[in-house]
Amino acid sequence: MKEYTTDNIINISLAGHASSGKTMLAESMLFNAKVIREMGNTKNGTTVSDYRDYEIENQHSMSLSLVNYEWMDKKINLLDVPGQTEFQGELLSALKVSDVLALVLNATNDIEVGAELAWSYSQNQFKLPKLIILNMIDHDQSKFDNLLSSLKDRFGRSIFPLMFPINEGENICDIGDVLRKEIMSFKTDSSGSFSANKAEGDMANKLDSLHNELIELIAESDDSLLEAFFDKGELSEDELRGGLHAAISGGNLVPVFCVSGEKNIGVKRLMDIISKYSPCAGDIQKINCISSPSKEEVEHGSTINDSLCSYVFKTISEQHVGELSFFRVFSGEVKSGDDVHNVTRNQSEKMRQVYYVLGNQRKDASRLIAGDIGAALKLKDTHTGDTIADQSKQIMLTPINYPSPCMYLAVSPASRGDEEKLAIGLSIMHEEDPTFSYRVDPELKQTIVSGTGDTHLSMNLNRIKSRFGIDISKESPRIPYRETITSPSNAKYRHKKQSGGSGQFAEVWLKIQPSVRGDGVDFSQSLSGQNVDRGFVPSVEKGINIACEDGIMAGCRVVDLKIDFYDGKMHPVDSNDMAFQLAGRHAFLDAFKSAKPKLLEPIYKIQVKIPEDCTGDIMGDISARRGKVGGMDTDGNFQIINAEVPQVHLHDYATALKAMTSGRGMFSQDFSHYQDMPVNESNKVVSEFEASR
Ligand SMILES: Nc1nc2c(ncn2[C@@H]2O[C@H](COP(=O)(O)OP(=O)(O)OP(=O)(O)O)[C@@H](O)[C@H]2O)c(=O)[nH]1
Ligand SMILES: [Mg+2]
Repeated sequence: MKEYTTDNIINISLAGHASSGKTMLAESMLFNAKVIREMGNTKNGTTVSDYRDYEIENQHSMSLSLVNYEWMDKKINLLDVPGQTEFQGELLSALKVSDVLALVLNATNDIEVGAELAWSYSQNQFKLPKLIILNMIDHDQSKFDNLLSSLKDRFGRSIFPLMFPINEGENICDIGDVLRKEIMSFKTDSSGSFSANKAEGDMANKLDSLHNELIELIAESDDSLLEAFFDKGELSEDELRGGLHAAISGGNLVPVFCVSGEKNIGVKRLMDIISKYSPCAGDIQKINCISSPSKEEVEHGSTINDSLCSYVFKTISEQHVGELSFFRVFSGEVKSGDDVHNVTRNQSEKMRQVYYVLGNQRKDASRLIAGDIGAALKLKDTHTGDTIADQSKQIMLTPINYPSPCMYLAVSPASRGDEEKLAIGLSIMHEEDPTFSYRVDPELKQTIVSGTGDTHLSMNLNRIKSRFGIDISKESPRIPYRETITSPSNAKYRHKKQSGGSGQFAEVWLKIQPSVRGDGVDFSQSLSGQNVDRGFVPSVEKGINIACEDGIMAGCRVVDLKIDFYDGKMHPVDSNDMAFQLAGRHAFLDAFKSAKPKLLEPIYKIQVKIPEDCTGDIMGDISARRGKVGGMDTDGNFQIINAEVPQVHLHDYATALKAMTSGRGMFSQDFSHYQDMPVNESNKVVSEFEASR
């Protein structure tokens, strides 16, 4: 591939809801650009970007893929992003290194949650310009006009069609071209070819009026264009070029296109317009960085002549090959063989070989320059989110803030001896995908993996299974219930042992009382007189602490009470640390049992975003989970429900929500507080604990 200057490189995220046709659109673009000789299909697993076995099996993208093509003297790096909301970590990674979001929507549906998500991240977090592509206009249910008006209602008047289908549906071949005021007639043989003709009658009027509206929209940010338009009564495509580019880059215009990715209709004209007018890498004037280690915000130049600053947005670990780090060069250049610096980890690195990437293929590149995206193999200690820069410049790009997990599973190797393989596997998967995490929980005594949904977790665990040839057992994580008391109580306990050897003696008198939620265990002593040597106070406290850690009713941590050790007895010879620990522990157990103990359960705040038609089902389900709805809001076509739900009923919520909304909903969860458990529920937990002993 020839080398392109920064001005001629465009990095695009193809993102949107699942099954909107992003992968097929990428495939038709690669076909049109002659990168591939035949178009593959996601149905039979033959596309360039869905190459991983788990993607082929699921017929969905599950990890972002990088492909590239050349069109009209531009190099386009396409990031094909999975649309299932569980994979939103991949979306964030892609947006971080893109110049523009191409939001793909299925024209047979309304705006779906995956499209909302991509829009809001690109708008709020990354401030990216956008293009919108309405796909599947060959489908008999395609409703371009309805979806266009939903988009205008939702995102405002900057949404404007540059193309519209004329004979929408199965026989689609004609598309209106608003820029040229022509009708494009596409061949139906998937070749992507088309001829352009002048429009007549009503269609000519429609094109004229849309064209004029478009010019006014573009000229809002360019007075000279508006004047030229009023002088001549029209503007040629070339005259519009600068204005179009500026309007899209500034967000004043979000052009809407229509295509059938699968039938390769409309795609070539879309590619032309992208190459001619899309925001590109050269538009970035300055990069916002943080200087290391002072953490001050600094600006850095973005040209090839500035020093190297690049960002690793993805890591893929390939068996027998090693780790492949994907990065975007934001400034400067990196050549194969360069010694560089990982600023995030303050480590030197060597870029042995840099590559261009096309799905699962790599091509040697002698260098990658500012604006380009590529990959390097086997970096020593570089991870997703790291900045690689010139040694002399200690600058970092802000790492991505990935979403919190919403699904947890406890995992263990099915066979003894596989613990280490599982641990290595978990760490590799986390390295590849920062939204997949794991921790060994000492309280629950389980290894807990977390992620953004059941498909996400299963995909990562299945990959560990096949890579290491191990079986993994999965179960629901234990719930960290808490035990506490509801009334004051006291106890006196004498520990005495005199059989054989030296004796043991200690007597502890204590009072306990409930305290405020969140206070933990507050131990104090109010001893008076000389009944007990003060040196035994820590022994009593230790005995009580052990009892609190182990739990009394159901093996759960004891919280929110005050303990006062106020008196006791000792023996001049037989009293010692251990005797007072045991006496303290037993006195506490006795006092606790008579203080009307109860269980507390963790409550999570959840926020659920769903299409309106699912509201009834979701509300019913939240009550069935003992949840309490705290408020509802409308956001476009979506309902936002805020609720509090016990953690025990959230374990499968991601899966249930997916089933109830056919994948059109999403939710987030955050720990809120501990709350009294209903007696019947707490009795269940206590009996399960007793049965397990
Ligand atoms: N009729 C029609 N079907 C299409 C078109 N594009 C894609 N499809 C079909 O829609 C399904 C989903 O297409 P994909 O390209 O895998 O969708 P995606 O957006 O990449 O989906 P995710 O990877 O899950 O985000 C496949 O069965 C395609 O054959 C199109 O233009 N017209
Ligand atoms: Mg896909």
